[in-house]
Amino acid sequence: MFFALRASIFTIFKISIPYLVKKICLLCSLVNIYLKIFMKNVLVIGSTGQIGSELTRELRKRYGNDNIVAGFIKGAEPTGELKETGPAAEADVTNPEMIANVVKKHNVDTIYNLAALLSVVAENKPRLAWKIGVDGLWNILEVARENGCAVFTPSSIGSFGPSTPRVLTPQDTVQRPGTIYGVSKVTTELLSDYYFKKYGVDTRSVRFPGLISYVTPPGGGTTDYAVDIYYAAVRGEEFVCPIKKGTLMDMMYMPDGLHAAISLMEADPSRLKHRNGFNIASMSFDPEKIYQTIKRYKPDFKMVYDVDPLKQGIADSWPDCLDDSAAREEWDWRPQFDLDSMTVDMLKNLERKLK
Ligand code: AKB
Repeated sequence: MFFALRASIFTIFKISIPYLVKKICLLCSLVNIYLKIFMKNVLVIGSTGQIGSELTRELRKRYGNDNIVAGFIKGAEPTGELKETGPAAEADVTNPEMIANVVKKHNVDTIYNLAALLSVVAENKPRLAWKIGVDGLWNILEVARENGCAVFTPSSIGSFGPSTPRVLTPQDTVQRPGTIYGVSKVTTELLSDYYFKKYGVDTRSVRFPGLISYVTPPGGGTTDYAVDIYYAAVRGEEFVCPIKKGTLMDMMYMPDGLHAAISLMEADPSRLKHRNGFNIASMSFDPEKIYQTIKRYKPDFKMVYDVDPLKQGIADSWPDCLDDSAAREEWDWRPQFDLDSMTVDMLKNLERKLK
């Protein structure tokens, strides 16, 4: 019956098996060409850092392992899953030839530039902060201009200063930060806008709040206390908080941060009135509020204060909470996590990790 049916199909449509095989092969190679042209080839610079390690994994899930190059510097090479699941290449932002070679070799069309020092470290090494954050970005933008790449470079709530409106900080407002971190973040926003306007380089960025994650710990930020507190709670240790009670800062759970970066890069450019430095927000709290939230799940948890003057000075110069309506309007930004749902997820995952 089957053979009779197959025979009649082949006779009616006058096709033979070799003809069919040839057509299928042609279709496969067209699909292959399509994937090569339209699939993203991404370079993540700083892939082993706090954001990079998780962003690389997320991008690989989305666009395929082979299409995402984990860029690293000597001494911070990828290990484990990051190393095993896809290509990696040394990509030092202070070396433009090296970046250009990686971009050409892997046919890169999008660069996530995550190379930067966090606020507290930057304050201790201002020259290095500028060299990586600003000179490094300049090198990347030049490579992007020559090779037609889109570039994502995170900015931060640190790009605002004491003269910025503190509550519901508008998208477009005063940016006169007093830290080298802030000065370099404002410069990266402006330089990225400049490359877009002058050369048409597709630059985009968000102003990240303090990012909270159980995967890779941050190093040297003002908002790090909001990650460290969870580690102390799960280890059953007393937490010594370096930030004063009542100090409000915007924070965000890492999955929302990753989603923000990827969806901004995928957004329809015709809808974007802004480009670099979108305010994004999901929660704002002070040390007491996060402590009380954790205490609901860990009733014996204790916190004391020993305020660090450098961190406190930086925190006092940053806004309490940002207005993210431009991001909501221009690329449909919506966070998924609030303080409570983040706390449940952080505690669950850290308990598993630290067991
Ligand atoms: C820092 O604290 O330096 C960063 C940031 C908010 O930009 N987490």
